[in-house]
Formats: sequence, C-alpha cells, structure tokens
Amino acid sequence: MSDDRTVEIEDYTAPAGGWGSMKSLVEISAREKVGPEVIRELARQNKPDGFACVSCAWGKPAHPHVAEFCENGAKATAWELTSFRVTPAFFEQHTVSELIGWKDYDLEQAGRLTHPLKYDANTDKYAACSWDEAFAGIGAKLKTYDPTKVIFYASGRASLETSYMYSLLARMYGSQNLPDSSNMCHETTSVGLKSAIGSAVGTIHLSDYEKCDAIFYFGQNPGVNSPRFLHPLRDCAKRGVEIVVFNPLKERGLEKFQDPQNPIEMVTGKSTPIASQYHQLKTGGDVGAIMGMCKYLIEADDNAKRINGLPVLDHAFLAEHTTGFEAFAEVARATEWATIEHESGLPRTEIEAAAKVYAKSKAVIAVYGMGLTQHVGGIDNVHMVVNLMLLRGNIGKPGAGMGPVRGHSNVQGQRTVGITEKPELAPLDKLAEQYGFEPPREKGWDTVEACEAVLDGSAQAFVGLGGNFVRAIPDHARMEPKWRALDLTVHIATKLNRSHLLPGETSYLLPCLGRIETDMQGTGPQSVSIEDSFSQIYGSKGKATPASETLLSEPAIVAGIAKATLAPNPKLDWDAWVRDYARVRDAIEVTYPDLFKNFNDQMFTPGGFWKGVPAAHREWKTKSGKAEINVPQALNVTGFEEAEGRFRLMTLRSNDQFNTTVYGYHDRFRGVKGTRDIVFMNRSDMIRMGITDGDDVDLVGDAGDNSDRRLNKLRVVEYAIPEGCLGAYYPESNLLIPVAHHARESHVPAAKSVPVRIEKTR
Ligand SMILES: Nc1nc2c(c(=O)[nH]1)N[C@H]1C(S)=C(S)[C@@H](COP(=O)(O)OP(=O)(O)OC[C@H]3O[C@@H](n4cnc5c(=O)[nH]c(N)nc54)[C@H](O)[C@@H]3O)O[C@H]1N2
Ligand SMILES: Nc1nc2c(c(=O)[nH]1)N[C@H]1C(S)=C(S)[C@@H](COP(=O)(O)OP(=O)(O)OC[C@H]3O[C@@H](n4cnc5c(=O)[nH]c(N)nc54)[C@H](O)[C@@H]3O)O[C@H]1N2
Ligand SMILES: [Mo]
Repeated sequence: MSDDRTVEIEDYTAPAGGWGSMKSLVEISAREKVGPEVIRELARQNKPDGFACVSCAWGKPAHPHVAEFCENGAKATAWELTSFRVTPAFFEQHTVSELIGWKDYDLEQAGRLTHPLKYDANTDKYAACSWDEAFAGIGAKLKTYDPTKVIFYASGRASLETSYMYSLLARMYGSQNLPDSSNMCHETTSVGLKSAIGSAVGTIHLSDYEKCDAIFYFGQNPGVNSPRFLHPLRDCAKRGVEIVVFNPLKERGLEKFQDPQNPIEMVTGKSTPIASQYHQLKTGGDVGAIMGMCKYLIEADDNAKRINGLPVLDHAFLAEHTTGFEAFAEVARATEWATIEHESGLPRTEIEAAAKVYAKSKAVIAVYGMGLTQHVGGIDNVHMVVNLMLLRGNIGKPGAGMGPVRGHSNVQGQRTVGITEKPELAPLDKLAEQYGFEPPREKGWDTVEACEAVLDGSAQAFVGLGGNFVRAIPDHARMEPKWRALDLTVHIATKLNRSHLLPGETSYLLPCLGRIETDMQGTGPQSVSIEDSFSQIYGSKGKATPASETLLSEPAIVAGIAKATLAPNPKLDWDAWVRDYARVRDAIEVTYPDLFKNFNDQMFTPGGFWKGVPAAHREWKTKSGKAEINVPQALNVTGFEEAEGRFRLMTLRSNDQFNTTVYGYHDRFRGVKGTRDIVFMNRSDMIRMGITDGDDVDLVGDAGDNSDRRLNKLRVVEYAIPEGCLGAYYPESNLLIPVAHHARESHVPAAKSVPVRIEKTR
C-alpha cells in the first residue's frame, strides 16, 4: 500500500528545484499511474487560457514560462488525475472502524471518490445512494436544526462561484458559522493588516519583485509551499537584491535554487544562491528580532539628527501617513539589547547587519507566511513587520510593500465573496436587498469556536466544502470522539480522508469534480475563477476527463443542498446558476460592483484583473485614517513562559505533502527519507538530555491545562535548529496543540510554538 518506507536520514546538499524535483515528479506520476492526459494538462497549468493550479495561491504571470508549474504543483495535478478510484465496492470491503486505522497517505492514495455515499451505522460502512436521496436526506435533517448551531466550513480551494453560492446557502438558511481554512492560516494577516494599514491583504503586485532592492523574508518556505516564487527570487538574487531571511530552519529554497527549466543550470549543476543573510532565530523570536532592527534604525536616526547627518527614517512619510510613531520609538529605545538577544535568539551583530541592509534600501518587500501567523502573538508579529516597513515608507510605492504568501489557491477569494463568520465583512444589507431575505446579523463561529461548540455539544451539524477539518485542527484526541456525537456530518470531497471516518449520527460523503476536470452543464463546459495572493482574479478552465460520470460539480452540489433545504426564492434560481456559471458571476458583480466590474468580460485577462487594495496606493482605511504603528504586547509571542524542560515545538510541512494530504514519506530538502515520525532537535539540547541521534522519544503536551496529550515514538534527528526549539510534522503532531492555544484576536491555532516536554520512549 505504501511507497518506499526505508528510513534514511542524511544531509541533502542539492539546491531546490534541479534534478531532485524532476525525479520526484516522475515518481509520483508513475505511482498514480496517470495517463498522457497529465502531460497535456501540465502544459495548460497556470496559463491564461488554462486552469489555475490547485496547489498554492502564488500569482499567475501574464507572460508565463513554457512550463508554468513547479514540482509540487505537478504533484497536485497528478494527485487529482490519478487513475485510482474509490468505488462503492471499496466501501463494501472496508468498515469505517477499519479505515480509521489507515494512515493519511493510504486513505488518499486509494484514489478518487466516485459515488455519493451514506453512512450505515448497522454495518459500519458507507454505502452508495443517489444524489436525490442524499440532497433530500441532508435537507430534511437541516430543517430540524437551529441554524445558528450548524457549521458551514470551507477549505480555500473552492472557486469564487462555489464560495459565493455556499455563503448564500448558509446565510439564507440562517447561519453565519462560515469559518474557512483561512481561520487556521492567514486570518492573522486579515486582522493584523486590516487594523494596521486598513487593507486585509498584501499590498504588492507580482511585478514589484522586479523593482525592489531588498526583501525581508520571515517564516515562509517557498521551496516547498510556493515553488514558482523561486523564479522571481532567483531573478532578484541575480540582480543583486539583498534577501534577508529570518527562519529557525535553513530552508533549501531560501538558500539556493537550480531552475529545472534552464538546461544550462541543469547540465552544469550551477545554482543561484538566494539569501544574502540568513538569521536562524528562535521560533517565536520575530518580534524581538524586528524590535532590535527598529531600535537600531531609530537610534541611528536620533544620532543623525544630533550631528545634522542624513536621516535614517522617512520623516515626511511618518508625519503624513502614520500615527503612533513616538510611542513606539520610546519603547524601541527603552528595550535592552540583552532582552532582544534573549527573545530573538540572535546576537546583536546579526540584527544590526540586517538593519543596515534595510537602512540603505530604497524599496523593500516584506514576505511572510505561517511562521508569523501561527503564534499566540501572531498579530504582534504582523504589526511589527508593518512597523518596520513604515519606518522608511515602504508601503504603497513601487517595489515595496507587504507580501504575505497565501496558502490555498482561492483562500483569499473565498473571503472576498462572503465566506466569513464576521458580519462586518459581508455586505449583508446588499444581500438582503438582492435576494429578499433577512441574513443573520450576529457573529458566527470561526474554526476555534466551531471546535469549542463541538466539544461542549452545542454544535448540531457540520457541512464541509472540501478540506480534512478534523485532521487539520488541534487536539485530535479530545476532538475526534466528540465529532461522532454530531447529529449530521456532510463532506464534499474528492478523496477519502480521516474526517470522513468520524461520521455523525447521519453522515453523507459527496464526491465532486476537481478544478482540472471538464465541468459540463446545460449551457456547455463551464469555467470558474479564483483570486491569488496578489488580489488578481482570473478564470480557470478544466479540460481533463472527469474521474467518474457520477460526480457533480461543487456548484451543483451546493445548489442541490440549497434546493432541498431552503424555501423557493423567486429572486434566486439555483438551477439557472448551475446551467451557466456566468450568471453566478453576474450576481457576484451585483453584490460587489467595485471589486468585480465587468467580471465575465475581464476574467480571462492574462495575469488576471486586480480587485484593488486601498493601502497599495496609501489610502489607509483604518480607524485613524492613517497607517497605525502598534506597540507589541510582548516580545515573546509564544503565549507561555520559559521553563526548565519545556520546548517550543513548531509543526511543519514536508516537501511531500499538501496540508493533510500526504504524497509520500520523503522530505528531500531536510534529508529525511521514508518516515514522517521524526522530531528535529538541537545538538546541545540532546547532549544536555542524554539523547543521541536516532533515539526514540515521546512528545508530551506541556500546556498545564490538565489534559494529557502525548505523541509516541518519534525518532530524534539532530538538526540545525535553535536551542529550545523542536520541529515535527503536521498533522500527526496536532494532537499536542490545545484548542485554546491560538492567536489572540484572529484565533489561528498557534501551531508554530506549542509547549511540549520530551520523554524517552519506554
Ligand atoms: N507543497 C505544498 N504547498 C503548500 C502547502 C502544502 O502543505 N504543501 N500548503 C498550502 C497552505 S494552505 C499554506 S497556508 C501555505 C503554507 O506555507 P508556509 O507559510 O511556508 O508554511 P509552513 O511550511 O507551515 O511554515 C513556514 C516556515 O515557517 C518557519 N517558522 C516556524 N516558526 C517560525 C517563527 O517563529 N518565526 C519565523 N520567522 N519562522 C518560523 C518554518 O521553519 C517554515 O520554514 O502553503 C501552501 N502551499
Ligand atoms: N499543526 C498544524 N496544523 C495546521 C497547519 C500547520 O501548519 N500546523 N496549517 C493549517 C492550514 S494553513 C490549513 S490551510 C489547514 C488545511 O488543512 P486541510 O483541511 O487538510 O486542507 P485541504 O488541503 O483543503 O484538505 C485536503 C482534502 O481536501 C479534499 N479536496 C481536494 N481537492 C478538492 C476539491 O477540489 N474540492 C473539494 N470539495 N474537496 C477537495 C480532499 O478530499 C482532501 O482530502 O491546516 C491547518 N492545520
Ligand atoms: Mo493554509
């Protein structure tokens, strides 16, 4: 069932990209037994007239490369176009109790789901049912609940059209419980950027990478999670742009890159070094490190003023565009270097070296990902990056700005078209007028609140549009038993995963088309649209043969549930929308006239069309009307105190996974082969604890909340990771994270600094 699971741990010295990525691609294509169709589809991937990759949210250039896909994007395509199928016969052979013992890898490797299924508690099996039966069954159940107790979750892959329909379904039903995967991901950005600069998203365009002269890069791993970013990064490095990285781990994509599309590099083995400075700070040490840089810059500016030298800060910008500078400057001046060094784990010399690059640069981009957002003090992290950028006016000018790298291909877009639990973020009055109904006005549940509602029994039902929710959230051992107490669970999915194996009293599994497949409806083949990390919106056309004739598209499934659940509404014809998705886009344009002007005409613009971001042109939609410089609550963002024996665990993605989808057991760049059951550990910590490389240890939760959380038998890998920090793979390690351990305000689970202890496995 599994692929090669011979365990080997060794240093991997090759660059990101290169032959390693070619080999990895060939391996997965062979394993999925994909047909020649995959080659045709790869040639269409991320092209103006093709389909938008189902992997990450990186931008799709107007003038793409011949092959505008990366190793991991190609894996995602092969994964969706696999020749394996999970038919009703599969479920006749396996009970749910048996399947729940399977590994994440084996469940998804079984193949694409083909038929709608209903769980039968008597046989403990899923069995095929008709689509009509499924919709009628779900509708009948939903009608019996208090809508405010029903969760409508969405993973960030579904298109703008599906997402708009799904959010309408929930609100017309009476629920604002519309969390999406963003709640585990970049919600910290949405909250932190919104409060600081008045726009909840990144402020740069892809083309700004051609104009910047420095990049400050925090906690994002491009070689694995957004490999097409390696091309602009390589071009920047070649142009002499300084790339200053802050990351507890030396990630290969940030060190060197060999372009698989460049025959000379491939044949000669040449690669391009990426980072000009690499600072391996402690996990949770970014506020300390950035405070150090700000202190250096502010004090250098104070000195310049004293001697009538050139100012270091952009005072005109600060005066015209910001508030809060003086209060922040006081804190920065008063913070001791010893404290900064301790909290960041970096020596003053390193922090000053970084600050000097910042001081001399004219246009700086700040990049970040989960390394900043998934902490208790995640908002402080985001605010500190903004503070640094504002000191020299680096937001809202060419070649400069905030560049958060989003996760799922349409996660940003889902929020744009109404998938949000926050009433103030959806145009409720407009929806009320457009569709003649009274939408719920009270705040709904986000991911953490949905988990709490399942734990305390107040949630009645869960509907999931994609994702593997129960596996992606924290605290598995506490959550899973409670999940089965739900009255109804419905999953719309392409492949079997663990969440499906925790059925509620009544449970349906609804298989859908993937984005790469032909979506044939009444008016012909349909296109969908998505929004990337740069707020560019574009169309995507699926052309591959559907995995099964019995699949429905996501819009058709959402419409099916809606029609079975809601009273008919003369202002909304669900069937007409499914016949022609252009009508859904018309409706989106009516709801959001400013963002989606001429949506249908514009959606195939090469490179997409821009929805507009006010902060990108220095329009600050904040309370004060200016960009706000915030003082962080604390330099330590972990949310817990340091204590003897307590480690900061960061949960990581390997190079062989897409979230909870495990493609394989190798993590090439980190030198791990054949296993995911490892923990990265620093040499001095190992010596202090009498642990040697290859020993087995257990990780034990150390949150002090009287719950036992234990992950057994991980092999220790001696690794270049800062002292006091550990790394282990997600989702296996999620059981160590308490539900209550999340970012303040944004409620993103704090998966990058989890308090744990280590015990030798007995
Ligand atoms: N192939 C592939 N692509 C993906 C995904 C995938 O799983 N596989 N997932 C998609 C999704 S949904 C998302 S959200 C993105 C995630 O992409 P990323 O944002 O890159 O997320 P992670 O890999 O979880 O972690 C990012 C980095 O944070 C570093 N880090 C950990 N703690 C800290 C810290 O305290 N400070 C700093 N400065 N760094 C820290 C880690 O060492 C790691 O390099 O990728 C998307 N793309
Ligand atoms: N400890 C820890 N936990 C984390 C993270 C972390 O870094 N550390 N990261 C968090 C982040 S950033 C995220 S985004 C979450 C995401 O975590 P997941 O929920 O795992 O994300 P997905 O990739 O959306 O879910 C995979 C499932 O989506 C289904 N699927 C795939 N394609 C489609 C499709 O086209 N349509 C439909 N309907 N279904 C489809 C498949 O059945 C597949 O099993 O995990 C979060 N959890
Ligand atoms: Mo994500």
